[in-house]
Amino acid sequence: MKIGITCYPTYGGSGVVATELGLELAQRGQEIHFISYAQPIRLRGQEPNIHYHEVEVSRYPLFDYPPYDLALATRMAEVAQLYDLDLLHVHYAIPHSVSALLARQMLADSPRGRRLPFVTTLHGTDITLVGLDRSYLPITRYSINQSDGVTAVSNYLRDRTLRVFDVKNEIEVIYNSVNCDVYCRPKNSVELRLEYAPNEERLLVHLSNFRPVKRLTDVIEIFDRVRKQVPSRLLLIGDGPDRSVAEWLAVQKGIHEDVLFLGKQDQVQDKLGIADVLLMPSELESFGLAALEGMACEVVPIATRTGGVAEVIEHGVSGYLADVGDVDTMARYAIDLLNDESRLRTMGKAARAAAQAGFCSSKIVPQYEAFYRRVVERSS
Ligand code: GMT
Repeated sequence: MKIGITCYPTYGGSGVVATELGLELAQRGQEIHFISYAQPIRLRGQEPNIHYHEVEVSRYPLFDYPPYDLALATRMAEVAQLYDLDLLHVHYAIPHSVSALLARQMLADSPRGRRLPFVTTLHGTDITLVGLDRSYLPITRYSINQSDGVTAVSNYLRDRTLRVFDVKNEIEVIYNSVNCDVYCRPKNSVELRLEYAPNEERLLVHLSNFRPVKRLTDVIEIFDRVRKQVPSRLLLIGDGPDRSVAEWLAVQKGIHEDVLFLGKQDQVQDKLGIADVLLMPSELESFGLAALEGMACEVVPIATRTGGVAEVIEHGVSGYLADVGDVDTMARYAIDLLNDESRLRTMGKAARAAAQAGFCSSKIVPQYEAFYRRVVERSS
């Protein structure tokens, strides 16, 4: 199949999911065309079966707000025509599904008019935050209803979309996935840990875009409590708006030397795979990709019971769940676990087994392929 994929290329879990999916599909022989304003960060640009088409947005003095969504629609239609795409798959509803809808209409109206179906995958904030903004809600609902196929990354997100948006279209749940061959504990993790834990401290890790929804200051609060009981250090992977407030809090608490800001990383598995525990105290996660990536690396997630997280983490088996804001309980879980090597290893193995059983890309990617085939058949 020839598939056009559009996502936010540089920021957030939806872009990571879209890029990894494209890479996996290409490896399985599909021809993948990424269409976006920048090359997705996890692409190197030399992968077989992968093409990248940049969207140029013209800037005129008249345009206070350059119309990216129109430029994207035009590029989608061009690429679909030139490369004879079978379908478009857009990740994150706003504005991508609206652009895909326009591209479909443009192609139907072209001299050799044909139908170009499109699939929309809902990721989370496109529904839970942005889509609820009154100025976006009607067009988001419309583009979801007009999609030839809609998927959501968890049952929670599907149910919430159906309820809040009153969507008529069916929504199929296809969970996010992780490549279990790439995301695993490195064989030499003991030596690799020495760079960050020279005195054999325990390692906690947090991975996100540091937006308020991630509650980065809760990560610092939890770590502060843990560090008082267990010699440990905290690795913070990512960057974003709440970084300075977290830095300030770590300084206030006198723990900043043990809080290591590693910035954005291309190969997160290298850092995840050396940690003991992953903290994800988010206000809301429709899925929680970071927790899954940690689980595949045998890192035990301690997270909040919110959104779709309980579909990924089984409390007490593959990780721990607590209420949003309950930093004391999350710290207690971490302290007990870090003091018990045998339980830590058992739960780490259980976390990886859960990732392998339910979320390996070798299981999930064929679900997308089957979904694409159904959409194309229905549309022809
Ligand atoms: O919250 C983010 O990190 C970004 C956001 C996105 O769409 O880029 O993430 C959402 O999609 C991820 C991939 O499907 C999910 O794992 C996250 O749970 C979801 N974030 C929220 O729901 C807040």
